[in-house]
Amino acid sequence: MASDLFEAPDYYLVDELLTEEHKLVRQSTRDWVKKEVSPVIEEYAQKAEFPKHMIKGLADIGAFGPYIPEEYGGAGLDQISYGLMMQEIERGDSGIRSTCSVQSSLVMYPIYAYGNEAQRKKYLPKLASGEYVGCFGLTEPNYGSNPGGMITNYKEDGDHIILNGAKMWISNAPFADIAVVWAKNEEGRIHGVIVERGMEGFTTPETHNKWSLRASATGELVFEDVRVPKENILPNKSGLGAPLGCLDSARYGIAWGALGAAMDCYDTALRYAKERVQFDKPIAAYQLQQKKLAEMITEITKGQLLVWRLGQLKNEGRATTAQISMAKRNSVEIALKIAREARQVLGGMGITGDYSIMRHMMNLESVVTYEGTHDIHLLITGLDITGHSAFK
Ligand code: TGC
Ligand code: FAD
Repeated sequence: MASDLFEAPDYYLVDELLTEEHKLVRQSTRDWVKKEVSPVIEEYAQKAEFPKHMIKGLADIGAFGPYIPEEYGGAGLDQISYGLMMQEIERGDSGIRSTCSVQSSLVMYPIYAYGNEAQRKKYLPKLASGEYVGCFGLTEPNYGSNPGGMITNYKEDGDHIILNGAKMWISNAPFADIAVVWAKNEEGRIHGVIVERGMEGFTTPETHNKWSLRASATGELVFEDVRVPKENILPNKSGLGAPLGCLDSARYGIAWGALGAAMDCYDTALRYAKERVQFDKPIAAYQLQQKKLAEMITEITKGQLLVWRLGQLKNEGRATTAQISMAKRNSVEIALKIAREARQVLGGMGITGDYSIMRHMMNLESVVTYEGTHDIHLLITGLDITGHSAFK
């Protein structure tokens, strides 16, 4: 196992835009990733297993609900701190960051923003401490990019609802204690429902044979006449805008996270290029390798400035869905390109698990698809600037 020598690039002195608290949060997350993730993550990815033992540590560093108020167990941090945490965690592995995104933005956020006080008190502290792990069920076998078409539905039955349907591609599903599930009521209106493991008729089969996000558990959520108490319906927001609002928050975290993966690939490739000698010179001395590395740091720097500004707007409550889409799309696109170029800089060594690059590259193939595909985010930008929807 290669030791973790990661140093984050800061070509434009972006650090000067951060507060002392931001830097502290980033440093403590980075230290934790170096100690707990880097030494073992390759092994877990190779055996396609989520390292469950990391849940407690992630909770301890505040990665579950960084921006959820402290009274509910969250860390009460701002959006830039949240972003920096996601950057450092994805620098370790996209799958571990996925678990944090889902727990924080797709499970805790809807309970906090759309739930009542009893639901907040019942679930949020347990989710923040890692006693509970949650998952988020929006995507269905026939409704991925178009979640508004979902067929998962419920009927009322006294003080319960009867839930039927299926969700697929759900991160953390195989071991989650609770699921925030989006389903249509009898009028066809979408509502969020908290479904708990153990409810009769609720199963979570695991999805196998993934070449991507191998250290993250993915599965289905299957509901066969599941009786759920009505008190588990999130009362304060309904319609497709409710799950899409959660996605805004998760996509924002991914915009920072994917940059972390890109930085790790760049840092690894730069160090390797300086050390690897061919034709009597370090390969870093050849123009073709310099072109790759110079383009990587240029894109990373532009991305860092974009997400920092987005974080400011988010702190002020002014970040729009379309701005978040642009940043998610851009960060993942450059991270994928950087991973592919960085792998080439390492030659044959780049395909081995001795280095993180190939794992990042494969992980990013999921990141470019989930939380809205690359194409969908482009269409969101297209709609925003032209006023014309090209979805349908
Ligand atoms: P559209 O007609 O545009 O909108 C329906 C209603 O929603 C409102 N809205 C939003 N509200 C809050 N936040 C947003 N971001 C919103 N976007 C739209 C909108 O105003 C409207 O409200 P109302 O009151 O008029 O009804 O909806 P559409 O059916 O045309 O679809 C739009 C589209 C394609 C952009 C959207 O459906 C979309 O984003 N599709 C992509 C689906 C997606 O991202 N799925 C992600 C699943 S979760 C996941 O991948 C987790 S991975 C986790 C991990 O491991 O990290
Ligand atoms: P489709 O929607 O079938 O798209 C296929 C292709 O068609 C894409 O290239 C897409 O861009 C393109 N396309 C679709 N519509 C249009 C259009 N109008 N114009 C042009 N092109 C279009 N979902 C959850 O709910 N919860 C989770 O926790 C979760 N975790 C995931 C984890 C992993 C590892 C993966 C891979 C996915 C996860 N997802 C999750 C699902 C993810 O959000 C969907 O895969 C994604 O939204 C795309 O849906 P789809 O796979 O059905 O592709």
